[in-house]
Amino acid sequence: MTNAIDKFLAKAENYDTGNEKYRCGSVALLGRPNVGKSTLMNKIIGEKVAIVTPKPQTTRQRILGIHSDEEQQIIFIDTPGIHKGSKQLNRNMVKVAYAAAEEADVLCIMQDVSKPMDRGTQVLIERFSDGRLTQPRIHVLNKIDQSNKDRLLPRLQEIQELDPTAAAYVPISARKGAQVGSLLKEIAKHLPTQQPLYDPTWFTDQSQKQMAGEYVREQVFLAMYQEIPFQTAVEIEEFIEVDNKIEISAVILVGTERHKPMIIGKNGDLMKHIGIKAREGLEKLLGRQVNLKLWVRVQKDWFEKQHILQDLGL
Ligand SMILES: Nc1nc2c(ncn2[C@@H]2O[C@H](COP(=O)(O)OP(=O)(O)O)[C@@H](O)[C@H]2O)c(=O)[nH]1
Ligand SMILES: [Mg+2]
Repeated sequence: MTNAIDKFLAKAENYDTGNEKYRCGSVALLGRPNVGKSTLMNKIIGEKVAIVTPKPQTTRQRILGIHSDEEQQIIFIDTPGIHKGSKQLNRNMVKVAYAAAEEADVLCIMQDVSKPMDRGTQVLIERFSDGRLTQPRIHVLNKIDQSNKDRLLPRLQEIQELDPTAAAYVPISARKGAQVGSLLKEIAKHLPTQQPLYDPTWFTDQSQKQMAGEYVREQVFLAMYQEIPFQTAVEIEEFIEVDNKIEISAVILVGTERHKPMIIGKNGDLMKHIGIKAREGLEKLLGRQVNLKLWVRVQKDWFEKQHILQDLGL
């Protein structure tokens, strides 16, 4: 089994980071939920740094994905999508996105061009181009695999009219990897010349324990219907290495008693499925055998309670 960590170490040995022209900086990935921000980051990094599901609000925290090569280190800041929401969790998520934009060297503002431009996207573009933030803006038009020339050209015009002083407008398909190289080149142009800020041998700022929690949450999101996934969180209670095996014990938090049996499923089938899928992903990531134990706990309305959100790092 090739281990993500070894693969990165092998690649990074060849980097000459003493190069005076070396560029390094950060890029905030901004946009509405579900436009493909996490997919793009994973595609560039080549690992599942951030979990991806067809459901909005999958990404809850700011997640760094670090791309290093011979010429540059690009630090991607993946953010929760920018959306309205009344719950405390949602408000926290939107704050995280704006904070990421403030700290970044470059802003990538992403939209889904397989669907018509919506009001939320317009507002978002206006907000980031109103002069409060002065970093270069790159508009990323994603999902061109589900669009065509006749729709893409007027869309490009529409965005240029909304934000005529942006640095670039780049159509891509994050899923297929189309035009992602051009986007990287465009980003690199705007990064300061400096030595890498992060060890080029690693690709995220998340700990393996945090990633384990996210991999479990991804499977919960994929397995559940409707609003239930948004009312679940995952806490890792144990993450230890024994004889080259990793023992993980994870608790799935639900906000109400009635969601508990829904996650467990008939005869525990759904939990079993979630556990198997999450374990497979983690074994691939960690390159080791994983023993994953899952529990469900009811924590009433956890997503409304700031102290619980804090404990969960949200
Ligand atoms: N067809 C298509 N789907 C995509 C593309 N990029 C992302 N998606 C899908 O869009 C959904 C949301 O992606 P995700 O990366 O989680 O979006 P985020 O909320 O912006 O991080 C997932 O089902 C992805 O597989 C793309 O380039 N083409
Ligand atoms: Mg995401």
